[in-house]
Amino acid sequence: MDNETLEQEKGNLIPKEEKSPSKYTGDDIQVLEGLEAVRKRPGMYIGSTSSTGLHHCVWEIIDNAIDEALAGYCDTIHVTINEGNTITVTDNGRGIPVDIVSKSGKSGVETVYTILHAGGKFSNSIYKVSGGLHGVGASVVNALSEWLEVTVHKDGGIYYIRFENGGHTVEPLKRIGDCSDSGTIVTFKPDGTVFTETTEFDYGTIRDRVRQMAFLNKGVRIIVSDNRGSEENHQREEFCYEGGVKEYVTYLNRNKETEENPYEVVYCEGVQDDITVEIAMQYNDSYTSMIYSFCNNINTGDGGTHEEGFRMALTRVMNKYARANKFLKENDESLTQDDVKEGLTAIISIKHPNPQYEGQTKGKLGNSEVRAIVSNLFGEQLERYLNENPRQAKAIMGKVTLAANARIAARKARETTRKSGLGISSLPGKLFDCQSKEVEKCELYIVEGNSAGGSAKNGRDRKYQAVLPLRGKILNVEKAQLKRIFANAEIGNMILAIGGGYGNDFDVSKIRYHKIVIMTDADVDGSHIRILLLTFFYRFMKPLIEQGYVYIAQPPLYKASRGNKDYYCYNDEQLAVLREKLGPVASKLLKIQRYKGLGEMNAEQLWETTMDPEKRKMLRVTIDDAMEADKIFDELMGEDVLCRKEFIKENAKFVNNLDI
Ligand code: 1YM
Repeated sequence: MDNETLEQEKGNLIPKEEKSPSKYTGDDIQVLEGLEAVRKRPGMYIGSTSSTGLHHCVWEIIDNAIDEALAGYCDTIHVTINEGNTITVTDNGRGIPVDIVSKSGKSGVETVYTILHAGGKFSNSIYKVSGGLHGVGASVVNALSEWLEVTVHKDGGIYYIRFENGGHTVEPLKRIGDCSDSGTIVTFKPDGTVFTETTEFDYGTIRDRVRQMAFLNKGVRIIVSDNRGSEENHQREEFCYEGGVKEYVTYLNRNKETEENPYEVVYCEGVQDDITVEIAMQYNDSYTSMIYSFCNNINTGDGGTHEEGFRMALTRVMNKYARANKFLKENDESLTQDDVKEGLTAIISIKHPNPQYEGQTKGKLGNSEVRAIVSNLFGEQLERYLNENPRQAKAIMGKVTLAANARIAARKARETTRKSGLGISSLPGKLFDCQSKEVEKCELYIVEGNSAGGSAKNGRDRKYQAVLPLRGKILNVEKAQLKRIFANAEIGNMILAIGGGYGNDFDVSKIRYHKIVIMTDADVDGSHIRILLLTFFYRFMKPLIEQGYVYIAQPPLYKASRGNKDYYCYNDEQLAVLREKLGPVASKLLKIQRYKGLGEMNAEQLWETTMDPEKRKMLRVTIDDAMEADKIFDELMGEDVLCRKEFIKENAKFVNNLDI
C-alpha cells in the first residue's frame, strides 16, 4: 500500500465528529465514504474475502449479541442460516437504541450500522469486549452486504430498517408494530461482488465457533440452525454451559480417556482492575499438552502475557508444593515449565477492556499488567486447591515428578551417546544418504519396507536424494510414553537422519534436508504409517511442518500398457480418462496392473513415476490452525478407534494439494 492510500485509509478510521463536527449531521455522503472505504479494502477489516472473511461477518454480529449478554441483559442468542444463504442473528437483550442520536441526526440503529466507529462512541457500556473490530463490526458487515435488515423490539415498539447495496439506507428506522418483549434481530445477505470465492455459509464452521462462544461465556444459551434445503436436511444444535471453561476442558479431554480421568478439573476465576480472568486445567494420562488462551473470546494462538502469567504461576506453585510436601527432596532439580505441562489441558480466558495485540498475526496478547494479575490470581487459587485436595495433589505430584525424571533420564542418555561418539555426528546404518551438502536441495525419502527401500535407493538421484527405509510400523507417539518413544529404533534413526534433534531442543536450522518425503503404499497400512509419521513430526518436530518441509509422495495406482507403451494413472479418474482417450477398441487391449505396494515397482519405474522432480506429484503438508490440528491428531491417535478409522478412510485433512 502506498503512503497516500494509507493516509486515506487512516482518515476514514477517525470518527467523523473529530474531523469536522459542523458538516457531520445527517451528511449521507460522508457516511457512505466511510463504508466505501470498507468496500475498497475489505481485507483490512475482515482479514480476507475468502470463506474465512465471509464467516467473519457472522462473528461480528454474534459478538454484538455476546456483548449484550456479558453486560447482563441477554441470555439467549439464535444464529440461523436461511434458505438462500442469508444469516439471521437474534438476541433477547435491550435492543439497539432507536432514539435519534444528536451528533448524527439518525436513529441509534442507523448510526451503529452506517458509521464506522459508531459502536463504542455513544455506548456507555464498559463491557464492550467481544470480538475484534471494537464496535465497527456492524457497519463493516453492512458495507459488505447486498442487503441487511435490523428489527428492534424495545420499549413496547417494533422498529425496522433496511439497507441495500453496501449500506445504503432504504428508509430511516420506522416503527412497524407493538410488542412486549425486547431484543435485536439482524438478517443479512453477503455481497457476492465482494466475496467472490464463495457466499455459502458452512454449518460446521458456524456450529464450532458458536460452541466455543458458549464455552467462553458461561450461561449464555446459543442455538444454531441450518434451514437450507429440504426439511430432513435441516440441522439444529443448542449450546449452553453453566460451567464455562471448566466444561471446555472436559470437552477437550473427551478423547483422552477410555475410563474416567483420575484427575479433576481445577478451576479459577477472579476480577482485578476491570480484567476478568477465568482458567480451567486438567491433567490426563497422555504426554502432550493442549494449552489454549483467549482474550475477549478470541483465540490468542501465539499466547502472550496471560499465558505467561499462567505458566509462571503453575511452575512456581507446583515447585513450592512439591518441596513443602517432600515430593522433591532438597537436592532434587526443580520442576521445569515443561515438566508441569506434560499431559495438561488448559484454557486461559481473560476479558480486557483495552487489549493490545502483538506479533505478525496479532495473535499475541501484549498488555504487561496482565502477567502479574493472572499469575497472582491463578497462583493463589491453585495453591489453595492443592492444600485442600491432598489426594488430587498427590496424583498430580506423581505425574509432574515422573515427567521431570524422564527429562533427566533422556538428558543423561544424550550425554552418554555424545561422549561415546555415537551422537549427532553419526548417521544410522540404514540410511542411504545423498552426496550434496546443500540442504535446500536435499531430500529425504522415508520409505515403507525394505523392498521399496531398495527400489528407491537404486532409482534415486544420488546427489540430492537420500533414502531411509522403515521396517514395520513406528510407535503411535500420541499414546506411547516418552521413554519408549526414544528407545524405538525407527524413530531414533529418523531423528539422527534429519539431524535437528527433537522436542524442545529441535533446531530447524540444523536439519539436513529441506524436503522430508513420506513414501508409503496406497493402502490402509500405508495410510496408518503416514499418520504415525505425521503425528511424530507434529509433536516432536513441529517447525518442520510449520515451515512446509514435509511432503507426501504420490505413487501411481495403476500401470496401463498397450504394446510397448506404458501409462501411469494416479487414481481411478485418470484411468477412466485414459480409456476414453484411447477409445473402446484400444481400451480392450490395455493391460492394467494395479500396484498394491511400492515394492512392486522396479527402480526405474519408481524414479519415473514418483521421485523424478520433473514429473512427480507431491502433497505438501500444511497446518493452518494449530487448535484444529491438535484436535485432529488427538482424535486420530487417541483412544477413539472408530473416529480414527473414519479419518484414515477419508484421509489426511491437513494436507493441501500442491503440485510440485
Ligand atoms: C443480533 C445482534 O447487536 N444486540 C445489541 C446491540 C446493542 C445493544 C443491545 C445496546 C447496547 C447499549 C445500550 C450500550 C448495541 N448498542 C450499540 C450502541 N445483536 C445486537 N443489543 N443499549 C443497547 O452498549 O450501552 C451498539 S451495539 F452503540 F448503539 F449503543
